[in-house]
Amino acid sequence: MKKRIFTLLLTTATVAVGVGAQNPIISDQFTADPTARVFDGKLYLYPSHDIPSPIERLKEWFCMADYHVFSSTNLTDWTDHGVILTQNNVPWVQPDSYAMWAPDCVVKDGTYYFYFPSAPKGGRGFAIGVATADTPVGPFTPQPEPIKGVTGIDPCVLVDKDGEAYIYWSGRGMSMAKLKPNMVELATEPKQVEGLPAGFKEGPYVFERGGKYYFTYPWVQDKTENLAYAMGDSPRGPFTFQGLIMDESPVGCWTNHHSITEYNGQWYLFYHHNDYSPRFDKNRSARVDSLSFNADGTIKKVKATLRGVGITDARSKIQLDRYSWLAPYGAYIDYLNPANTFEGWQLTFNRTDAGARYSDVEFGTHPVRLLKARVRTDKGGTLTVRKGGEKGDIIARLSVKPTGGAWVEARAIPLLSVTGRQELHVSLTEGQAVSVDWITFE
Ligand code: FUB
Repeated sequence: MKKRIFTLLLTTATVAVGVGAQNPIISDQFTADPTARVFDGKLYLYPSHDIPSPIERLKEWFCMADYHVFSSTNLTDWTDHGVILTQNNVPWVQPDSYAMWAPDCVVKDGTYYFYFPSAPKGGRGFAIGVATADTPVGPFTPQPEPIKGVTGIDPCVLVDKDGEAYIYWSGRGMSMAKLKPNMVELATEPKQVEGLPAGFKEGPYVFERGGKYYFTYPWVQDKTENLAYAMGDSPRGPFTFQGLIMDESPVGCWTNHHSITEYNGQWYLFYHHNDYSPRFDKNRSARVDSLSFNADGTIKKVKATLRGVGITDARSKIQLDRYSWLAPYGAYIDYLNPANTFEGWQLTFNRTDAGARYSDVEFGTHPVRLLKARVRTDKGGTLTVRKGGEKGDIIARLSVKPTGGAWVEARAIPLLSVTGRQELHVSLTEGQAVSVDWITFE
């Protein structure tokens, strides 16, 4: 009975998070290793949950005590369904190990199987366990023991079109095995995935598209992890190396870890970066960008963006610092409050004609009548907001008097009747430096 009450407490909180359609997609906590899965028309995100370590031993390392699950139907608004599993409610996990690393979740015959690595009690290294549920958000009941025969991290499970399931994981190379129909035991001996170029690899993610099987993974080809892939005709391989999905990040985060999912006819790459933790890359945040294929099935390289993929409502706070394009001079972003990065960013224009573009803003069918912006400026300046690029029609001119360094809400009446989906272009057209927290329309 006690255990039952505990499980319910773990699963009742659902909170709206990450409203805004930009990267990172979850804006109130760290979320790494994002596995995205589509169940019954809804997209679910199963990340690891990085935290600043409460114990000395892990101050400079990964530290994860539990898992949350998030969902979205539009990739703009995300709901946090709360904690679905903790290191304290899995019988085989060492409770103070803080090693609930990258998970996966799949459905088979109406049961949801959540696969997760962790540190076993009294053991060494990592084992991989399974927790089951009747819904994608739990409550999840952990199996009493981890999967026998599997030592490692980063599980990924593929349920193939014929109902057979395969598990892939990393640790001493990349391994795979077939799962028994019960999904919690191996049906075959683990075997190494061969034919991939040398260099450190982890985080395998395998999916099928058009009869081709994609074995994708983070790979240290040079200094930090890029995302690479190989293709084959069977979930058992062999896989032939094809190239990169995403280059290593030029700054910041040593790891990358991803999943690739089709949702409503579009493919997406979910991955992570240390957006909210610039000085410590073990506190990461999930991102998403669109992914597409060439005619021969190979993957077009994805460029990491801040803009992300969702549609932004013109009547919400439009965070220009998550731009789709930024002038290479005279404009830069910065944290609003470096002491609490979760407060987000500001965009500063400090040279006349420096601009930024922000795509996919939905104005709807009723024209807006007011532009508002949270801004600050020492000496004053004018921002010009256009639709459709730097030569596009002017929506509004926002003149801001010196604010003495304080944030103020400035207003302007639109000169145009704007409806529908628009790309905005905002630039400093007169005056001195102006910083923008957000703009919105009413
Ligand atoms: O999140 C901990 C580890 O970092 C994962 O298991 C790896 O894939 C890397 O992202």
